[in-house]
Amino acid sequence: MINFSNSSFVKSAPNLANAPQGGFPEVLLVGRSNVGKSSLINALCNKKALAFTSSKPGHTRLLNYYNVDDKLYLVDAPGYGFAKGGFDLDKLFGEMMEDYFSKASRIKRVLVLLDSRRELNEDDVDIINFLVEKNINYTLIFTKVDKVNQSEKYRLIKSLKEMGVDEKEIIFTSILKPRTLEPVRSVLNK
Ligand SMILES: Nc1nc2c(ncn2[C@@H]2O[C@H](COP(=O)(O)OP(=O)(O)OP(=O)(O)O)[C@@H](O)[C@H]2O)c(=O)[nH]1
Ligand SMILES: [Mg+2]
Repeated sequence: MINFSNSSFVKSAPNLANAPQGGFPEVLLVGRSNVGKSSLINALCNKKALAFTSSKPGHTRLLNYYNVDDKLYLVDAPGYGFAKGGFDLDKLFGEMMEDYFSKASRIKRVLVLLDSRRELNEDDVDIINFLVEKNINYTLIFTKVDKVNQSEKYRLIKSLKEMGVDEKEIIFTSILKPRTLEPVRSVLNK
């Protein structure tokens, strides 16, 4: 079992090629800017400011590697839909695909974060289709579920099922509701 509290920042890297050497399996977090990627890492690891969060979008500019209990790296990716940082999302996904299908792939799973309050945008849809088509292990994590009701959750599940997403791969989370983080921890433990 992973001890999530035993976590630390390792490094920021401009691309996957500059990942920490000799490392652990990687789980990459992607999602639009401000969706709550950095907040989720903090919440999972029981830390207030392991990953830097901000109410202003576009905060995370590089791939940030967090060592979780010497068992895996959580990788906080820059938010998409916010080009100001100049981060090339297509390049990241190109690299990711190369790495994923290489023999010694370090990327074991991609967590796609989606805001429970918003409709999926084109980037969200592109990324989900990409992962489904390429058969890459993924989990869809709706964030900020404290802001929506049950019928909105059903509507979101329905629209994803129509895209070929397996309902088992969908988790609703809120950093304000610690219980909702347990299913994410289980995925990471596996
Ligand atoms: N109510 C609520 N707010 C949340 C939740 N998760 C994150 N937030 C808020 O959403 C804002 C953005 O969170 P970040 O974690 O910085 O988002 P990010 O995806 O890392 O953003 P970028 O680094 O810009 O890509 C912050 O103000 C958080 O406090 C949640 O579960 N519920
Ligand atoms: Mg961030």
